[in-house]
Amino acid sequence: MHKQVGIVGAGPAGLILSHLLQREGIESILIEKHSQEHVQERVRAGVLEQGTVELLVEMGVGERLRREGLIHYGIELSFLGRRHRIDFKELTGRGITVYGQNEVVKDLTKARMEEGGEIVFEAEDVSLHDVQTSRPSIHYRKNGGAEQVTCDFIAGCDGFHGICRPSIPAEILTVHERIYPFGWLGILAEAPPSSHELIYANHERGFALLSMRSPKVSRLYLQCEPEEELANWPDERIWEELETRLAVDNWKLTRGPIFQKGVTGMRSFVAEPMQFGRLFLAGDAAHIVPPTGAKGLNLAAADVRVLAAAIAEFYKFGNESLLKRYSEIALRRIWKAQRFSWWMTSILHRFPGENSFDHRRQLAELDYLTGSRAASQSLAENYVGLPFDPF
Ligand code: RFL
Ligand code: PHB
Repeated sequence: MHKQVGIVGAGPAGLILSHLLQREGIESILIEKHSQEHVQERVRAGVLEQGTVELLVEMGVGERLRREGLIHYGIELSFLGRRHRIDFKELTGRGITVYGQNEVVKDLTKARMEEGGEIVFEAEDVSLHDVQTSRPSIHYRKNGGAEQVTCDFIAGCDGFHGICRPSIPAEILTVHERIYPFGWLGILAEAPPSSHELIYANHERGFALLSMRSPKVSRLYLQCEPEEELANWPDERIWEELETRLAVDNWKLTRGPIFQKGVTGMRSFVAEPMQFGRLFLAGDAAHIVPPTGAKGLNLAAADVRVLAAAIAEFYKFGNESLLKRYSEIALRRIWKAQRFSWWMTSILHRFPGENSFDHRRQLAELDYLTGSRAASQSLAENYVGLPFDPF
């Protein structure tokens, strides 16, 4: 089989790319290792930048997002027992939308299938071949049989643990990485959110975050050990710790049955360049941010926005100049999101081994941030999403 573009991974990056290509009349195939149910039930991101929402709406997959997404015009920062609101609307004129990544993936998959797009789920032993030639190919096994797709281009959208990045010779890639000495324990609970907006808390016992998925479902996180055992965290202990870290006067955390628990490690990672021959990496396959800045899914969308335009330019005009600049253009945004995500992480978490100077400096930074319009505005413009660079 031959397809113009072979996309490895049917997560947000791969699915958005296939839609954007379809709109340009370019045919693609998505090769996904997991089942449709697995991909759609994975609990991950919750915050969409306005630019990501606009992209999804323009693509025609924003109908349920518009109806069910919760639009927020600010967040709260909590420290020393007090909360301080950062007013995005007033500072930037923009907001963010809270809508689960799994819902985005469901909407994209459904729309892709309705349009007759091809998605191969449960593909085994996926491998790439001849990526340095003009006829690269993807090999995989499905129901025990060997399959092969030749393509003009391959998009590596297979996440951090995928096979596309490791298909690039190590000497071609420069890797930049920081692993944080803590993780996040995240829960989903059947409990109405106890705050209208997200609360990011710096507490002496560690970071906590209150988020949500709907008017009936809360999403909450606690800073924990990077390899924390969930067995150490019965529901009662989680609620008590959240209550302590998020506490302010006269406020009560609404509890409810916890129906999902997980621990996530925290890492900053960039592999560059994001291209090798006819293979282009996008999303978590090329970079990871710690979730404190809520940027991962948004960056994945921003990458494929550039990649789709570059591939379209190739087919329309036979011109490879945008494809050649893809990595450079994408990395400008990625590095700014890396900086922001690292900085949000650094001001909100307790670091093992930090001394009293480090802690007082961190609190001074939060005091400055919430007291200075210039500093608040810098946070706000990064959180709602920097404008897309022209290309
Ligand atoms: P994904 O979502 O990992 O999708 C990759 C897909 O590739 C498949 N795959 C393969 N397919 C074929 N062959 C192989 N060999 C394959 N190996 C893997 C996988 O099964 C999967 O379907 O990457 P993508 O598309 O780049 O999307 C990136 C986002 O998922 C990620 O950045 C976000 O979830 C990060 N993130 C957040 N991002 C935000 O923008 N806002 C947030 O609020 C936010 N919160 C979060 C987050 C991530 C979290 N975790 C669990 C890491 C909160 C958390 C807790
Ligand atoms: C979430 O709702 O899952 C979420 C929100 C904000 C973050 C990270 C995750 O910074």
